[in-house]
Amino acid sequence: MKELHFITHNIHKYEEASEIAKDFKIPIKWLNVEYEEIQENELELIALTSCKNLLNKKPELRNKHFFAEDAGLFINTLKGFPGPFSAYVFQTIGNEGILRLMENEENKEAYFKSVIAVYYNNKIELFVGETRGSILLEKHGKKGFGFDPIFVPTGEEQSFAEMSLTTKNLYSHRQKSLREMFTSLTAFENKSISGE
Ligand code: ITT
Repeated sequence: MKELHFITHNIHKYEEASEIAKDFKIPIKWLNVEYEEIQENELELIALTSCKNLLNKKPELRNKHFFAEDAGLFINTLKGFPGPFSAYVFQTIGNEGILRLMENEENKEAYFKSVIAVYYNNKIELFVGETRGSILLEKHGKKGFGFDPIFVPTGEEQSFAEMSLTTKNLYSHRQKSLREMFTSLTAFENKSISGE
């Protein structure tokens, strides 16, 4: 398969993806280029628009295979906040701010969602992954990034930030969307090779 580029500013996301790509023997490469990410209420629309903007602004990408990903943390009792606003909320109030908002809330349920928009074989496709869990009372762990220290997946004891990258890759929203995409691309490649 031709190289698949992951366009992101976030090296942690790239590291997570590159470990999973190895399972599929798909060569992936980090492309840290500037692009416009719109503010919208749906991750699907944000990821799709990022991919389209990239194709418009950087026509050379039309000859490559690439994907962008948008992710967010959705807290049930806060009606899905910060959701699509996760990057801004993380930069402003951060984990401490979320912990304060949740201080007196009994219902700690939350989920992470990842949406990939991939440009492959001259078309854009979306892949979605979600992981349910809950928000901790305080930060735990130093690994990972973003909201990892305050999120524990359902049925587990460790926060994402206490897990190794390999363990986070067993549970995360991102590994689900990535595996779906890699499975689909592999199936397409195999079909092309067998001439179907
Ligand atoms: P891109 O360049 O790929 O957009 P980003 O870091 O801005 O990188 P997103 O917009 O997809 O990523 O993510 C929004 C925020 O959600 C991000 O800044 C993190 O704070 C948080 N987030 C996303 N995925 C996460 C994960 O796996 N663990 C912890 N926090 C995460």
